[in-house]
Amino acid sequence: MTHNLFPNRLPKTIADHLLDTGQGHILDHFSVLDERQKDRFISQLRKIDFSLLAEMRQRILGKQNNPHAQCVTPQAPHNNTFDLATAETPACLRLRDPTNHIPPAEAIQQGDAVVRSGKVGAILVAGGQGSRLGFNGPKGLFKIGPVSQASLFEILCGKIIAITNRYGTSLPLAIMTSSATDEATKQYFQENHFFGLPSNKVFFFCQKDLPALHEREGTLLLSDMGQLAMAPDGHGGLLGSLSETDGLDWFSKQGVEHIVSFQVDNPLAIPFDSEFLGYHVLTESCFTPQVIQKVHPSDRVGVVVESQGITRVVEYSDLPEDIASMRLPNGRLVFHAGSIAVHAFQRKFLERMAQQDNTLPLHMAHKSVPFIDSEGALVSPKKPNAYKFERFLFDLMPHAGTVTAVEIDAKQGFAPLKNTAGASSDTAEHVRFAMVSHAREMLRSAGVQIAENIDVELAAHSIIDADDISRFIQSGSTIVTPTVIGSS
Ligand code: UD2
Repeated sequence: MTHNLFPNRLPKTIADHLLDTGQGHILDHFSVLDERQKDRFISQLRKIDFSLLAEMRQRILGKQNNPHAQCVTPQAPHNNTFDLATAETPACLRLRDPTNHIPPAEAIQQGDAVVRSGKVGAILVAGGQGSRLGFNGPKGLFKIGPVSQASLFEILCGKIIAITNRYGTSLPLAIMTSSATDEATKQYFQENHFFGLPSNKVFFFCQKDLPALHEREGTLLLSDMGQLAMAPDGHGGLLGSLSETDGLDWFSKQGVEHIVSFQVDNPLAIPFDSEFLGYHVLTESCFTPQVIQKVHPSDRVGVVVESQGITRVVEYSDLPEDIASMRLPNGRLVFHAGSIAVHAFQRKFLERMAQQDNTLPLHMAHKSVPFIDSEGALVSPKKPNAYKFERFLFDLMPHAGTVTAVEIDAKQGFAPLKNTAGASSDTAEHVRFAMVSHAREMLRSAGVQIAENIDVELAAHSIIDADDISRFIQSGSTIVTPTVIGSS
């Protein structure tokens, strides 16, 4: 198809850029768009970062010459010095472990103090599209409470309410959305009165999108005649978007010195555990990841590894199977520190990183991306036909002066909701089972009996740990019907 080189109102500079860089095909259908569609398309085209686009395209072309090329930008700091052959799992502190070089009681005292003084803030990472879950809408709206049917957002906000009530403090929360989840998420919070959080302590910011590119040509794709096929830029987009929206200043103005990030899909998360925060502060760690014992080589968690003095996360999809399966003489996996994406950061570390350009490398994912062909027909490929590009938050780790990994018990803090019903792991059924098991365990340790096969749940907004349980149910009681302990 021939192009009208200066279609109606399309700025010449953009048209020139597209034509010069071999992307002119996306204007194939421009002339048939109505005025509103043209406006929307032009505004999308204006946002293209052409130098980043060139880098992304180069990566695709480079990959064809070397199909085994690393999935991350080669010039990313420290990548060249990283070698899995010499890597090992760094020493981790473990929650409740008296052999830690810092006694747990000291860490708890420090963690309590830092929360009480209002120096802790949080970022809830909620921009993913949750495509594996097959849920129509932001994942945070998914009703996961085994008895209460509370949504992920309600449960996770409840954890902040419980902390602020216990410590008589505030804990500002920034929520990262994406173009796919932004509107519905904000509306949901409005409709539900922010689940009891003060609205001025909640800050929404939206991550950006990056274009998906054709798997061989590295060219842009249209998802509609007047729209580029785009995808969220990964949770690593958090850093740029938070700083561009003055979110880091927002935290700073409220006296926040430490920021914990956690993912929307883990209702068991314990991001504000005092002992965890205490280790973060006492070791002066810039980046403190929570890790769990990775048990099976196929567990879908990145692993924290250390090589030549640099600590980083290697994502599960980047860890070759033979290396993931290596075991120590005691039977543990060599790479057993599974990152569950609960991280504590020094705010100043994030500020430093935000000031540097292109800190985080781009990862490529080969995906099926529906597109409009040159005839204007929608094609829905059955096989991957394009690359999406993402940045990962944990790639900040190699830049951190001090990293302190803190191991938690997966049963107490990790039950991710990822997959649609019927999958072998991480479905709503698995998550509810984990939540009920955890609640039963906590209640039993508080001296409460529970009849067999009865679902119990701990209300996130009122119960942080076993200490809270006695306020709602007496030791020696027996629960015989499905119950939410701590609900008002
Ligand atoms: C993530 C981690 C993995 C492990 C696991 C624990 C990555 C790359 N891998 O794997 O190492 O910690 O979680 O559950 O993170 N999200 C956004 N914007 C995006 C993409 C994702 O906000 O552009 C959010 C998404 O809403 C979710 C989280 O990031 O809360 C993780 O995304 P995922 O479910 O795609 O990551 P997964 O399970 O492959």
